[in-house]
Amino acid sequence: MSNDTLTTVSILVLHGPNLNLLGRREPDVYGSVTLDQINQLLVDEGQQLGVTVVALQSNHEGVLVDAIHDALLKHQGILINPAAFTHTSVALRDALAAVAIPVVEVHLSNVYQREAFRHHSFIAPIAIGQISGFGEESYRLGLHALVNKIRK
Ligand code: CA2
Repeated sequence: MSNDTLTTVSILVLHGPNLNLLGRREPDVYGSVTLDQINQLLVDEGQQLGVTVVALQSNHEGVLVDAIHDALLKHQGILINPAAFTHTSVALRDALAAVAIPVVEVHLSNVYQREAFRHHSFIAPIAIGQISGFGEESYRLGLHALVNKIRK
């Protein structure tokens, strides 16, 4: 293993339920960009920043909880769009709090311009911060904020 491998920051990007449909359904709400395109954007941006980006999408809460547990000792930051689990999941919040890896929460849409049930996040209180409403740019901004925080 080279010294580079030992020191490169690695970021885990987690996408929650239904985000696999991006670009194929409801483009008026979520835009026309696909999840693959967002992941490629983040890998490219990661290269510019000198970090590794590993992405996972799941429609299953337990799969995301397992991925958060597995992040220990592998990833130094988690960028997460928990999607609907934002508003429901104590399990995701507890997992993120337990591993104590820096987290940034992102949303494509401005959740505060939408239904009241989207205004509450179980994740936000244990995250460094939340970025909402900038489409795929939310992810790019979130990656920058997370990497800057880790490097401080
Ligand atoms: O704006 C966001 O990024 C959300 O996390 C998206 C979630 C929603 O439940 C949150 O309140 C805000 C929904 C993701 C569903 O993604 C779809 C993509 C294309 C078509 C249908 C759903």
